[in-house]
Order: sequence, then C-alpha cells, then structure tokens
Amino acid sequence: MPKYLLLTFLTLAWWTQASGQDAPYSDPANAGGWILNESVSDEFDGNSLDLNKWNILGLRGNYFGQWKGRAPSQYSSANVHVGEGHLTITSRWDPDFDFSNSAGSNGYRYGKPAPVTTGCVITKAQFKYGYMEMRCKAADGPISSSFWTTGAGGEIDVFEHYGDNTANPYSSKRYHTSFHDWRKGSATFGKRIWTNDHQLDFRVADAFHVYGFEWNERFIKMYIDGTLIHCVTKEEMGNKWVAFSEQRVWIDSETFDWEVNPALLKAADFGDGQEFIIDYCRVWQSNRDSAACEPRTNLLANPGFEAGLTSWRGSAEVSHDAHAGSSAAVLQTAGAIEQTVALRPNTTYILSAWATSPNTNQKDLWFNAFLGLRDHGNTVTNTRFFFPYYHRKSVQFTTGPDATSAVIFFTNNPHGEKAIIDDIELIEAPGAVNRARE
Ligand SMILES: [Ca+2]
Ligand SMILES: [Ca+2]
Repeated sequence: MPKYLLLTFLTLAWWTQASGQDAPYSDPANAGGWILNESVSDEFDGNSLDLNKWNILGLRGNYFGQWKGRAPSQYSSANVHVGEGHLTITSRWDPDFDFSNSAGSNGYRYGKPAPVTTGCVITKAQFKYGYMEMRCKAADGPISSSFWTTGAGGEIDVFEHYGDNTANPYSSKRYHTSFHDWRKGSATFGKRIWTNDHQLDFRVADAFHVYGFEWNERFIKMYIDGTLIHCVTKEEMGNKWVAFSEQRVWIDSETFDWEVNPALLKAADFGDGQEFIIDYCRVWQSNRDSAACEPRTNLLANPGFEAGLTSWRGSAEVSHDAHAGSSAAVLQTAGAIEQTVALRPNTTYILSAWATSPNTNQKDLWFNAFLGLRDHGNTVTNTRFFFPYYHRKSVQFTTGPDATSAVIFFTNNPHGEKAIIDDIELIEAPGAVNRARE
C-alpha cells in the first residue's frame, strides 16, 4: 500500500473512533483543534476498569506510594466499579473493613470515629496543559466527589463537590476549584493557595452535568455544561500559580472534616452506599495558541464604586479600602445596597464580586454578607462572603420566561457587622445555551 494511502486510512480510523468525544462540550466545532489524549481519558465502557490506564488505590493492599484517603475515610478497591458505561465510586458505612492503624495527615485515625470507606483511581500517565472534562453526578451524601490532578510542585482541583451538608445548603451547590501548593521550600507548602468559589443554581448530586477546565501556560478557564464561568490569567494569580508540571488525573471521594465533623457522621447517611457516578473523563490537547481571557461586558452601572454610590440604592457609605481603584462600598451597620438591571428572559447570567467581612476572626466569629439577586422570575439566589480579606465569589442564575430585569443586592443582614464590597460584575454567561445532553 502506498504510504499516503496508509496515512489517510489511519486518519479516517482515528476520526471514526474519536467521534462523540472529538471536542470539548464548550467547543463542539472544535475551533481549538483539540485532540483527545487517550492515555488519560476514559469512556468507562466494558465491565472493568482498564488497569493499563488506571491504578485503583488499595487494590490488593497497594496504595501505589500515595495516601490511603482523607481519614477517617479510607480508600477501598472494592468500592470502584465499571459497568453500564460508567465508573462508580461508592462511599459506605463499612465497620467490617480492615482499616489501617496509621493516623491520617489531618490527625484523624482511619475508620475512627466514622468507619467510612470510599474509592480512588489515578492515571498511570501524565499530561501537561489541555482541556479536562468530566460528565458526572456527585454522591448524594456527606462525602466529596472530586476530579483533580497532581504533579511536581502543585495540584489542580478541577472540582471538589460535596453532595450533602444539611447544616450548609451552599455546600451541595458549590463548584469549587482550587490550586494546592506542593512547591518544596514554599512558605505555603501543603496549603490551598487559590480558590474559585462558584455557586451553581442546582445541586451537584441531583443530575449529571459536564464540568470543564482548560489549562495552558497563560490562563485557566472553568466551564459548567459548556458555559464559561471564569477565566484567570497566570499573571493575575502571580505566586499562586503552581500548575506548571505534568499532572496525573485523580477521581475520588473523601470525608471532608471542614464540611461535617466526622463524629457526627452516621450509618444512615450512607444507606446502601452513596455513588459518585462518572460517565467519562476526557483530556484533550492542542498545539494552537488559545486566546487569552476575553473581555466581558459588565451589565452593572458603577460596579466598582469609583463614582461613589451613583446608580446604587441603599444605606452604604464610600470606603477607601478598595479592592481596585480608590473606592468601595461599606455597610457599617445592618443594611443593603441594590441596583435594578435590565436582563433578557430565559438567559443564564453570572454575578460576582470581591468582598470582605473585616470583623471575622476566623476562630469563633464569622460574619456573613450576601451577594444575590431577586425579582428575576426565578428562585432568589445568593452567595455568601465571610473571610476578613477581599475574596471573590460568583453565583449563577437563569431568568424566568417573562423576566426583563432583576434586582442585584448586597447585604450584611442579619449580623450587621461591617462588610465591604467592590468590583461587582454581572455578565451574560458566555456560550450559555440549554444543552441537556444525556
Ligand atoms: Ca461512559
Ligand atoms: Ca473600586
């Protein structure tokens, strides 16, 4: 066979095999020139996990040089299953499991006070830069469902879902992305040094959704169901940018002691097992030079308070403790500011801001402030700020079929402790389309 014919045949064969997974959900026409990296991607077809591609932690007692999970929960290979096109990681109340006698790095012992087993798989291969995407449904209990990567110097947590925290309704709707510092000698070694906290308008355990994360040498982008929710440049992140090495993919569940105290966990929380169900894990790569973070149109007037309180109603004062520019809005006592903005019906928007609660001491005093919206023909929704330094949070919402406007509000009710806000942004969610792909 002439060489060029062979090449054409191989190209066609590759294309046929790749169809259906040939581009990220946010880029169906594949404008980015994405090519699937099979070594770290999986459709989870067949009846068993591909052990040429993945390590299952705890398989025949082997943890492959990694940890055994976040104590008190411990990874058990018995909780990892492939079938019906899915990878399922089950979390169980498992008192008969032979827990390790060692202590976890967080001070808890494995299996105590909650005998919970979970599961974890890690790719054998590594990759650097690309577009990671997972279609999944989080476990609907007090347990995490996470998609993350580790490499020399830094860890990327694409998402760390928490299926159900009855004491905190924000937890189950949170799309939490972070960078973890593992640079030798770094002053913040071992710490989560950067986070993106996005409040979804649905519970992550209620249905399948597509979560995307684009990573290159200049920026990261986060997506939900094909919609871009945030883009952050390496420049903006400065010394917090630790995603510079080849990464391995991790998929796992863990008890999160900062969400629910393990002493409060009980057998009933886990029933016959809480399942984190993954339809696929795909990683594409491209040689094309991606555009940087595109400018976005802010629909709010005077969003950074540089014109004082113009366009805002309410009880705030102007503060010079600004996140950017020279002014911000401060609520000294219980109050609220608001602005009415014209919007389109049946459309998804993302509202974000930088805010601080200066009187929070991060020990026993936590003062909440809320950024949200109402009168948009749908459920009132908000995100909550409480750290004593400027931090950014975002919340998404969809307008009702008859909505033509919404009221954006910021309030420190009912605490009434000082809260400062700056750089409020309201954008139409880029690429937002109703794509309920099953
Ligand atoms: Ca599948
Ligand atoms: Ca400002």
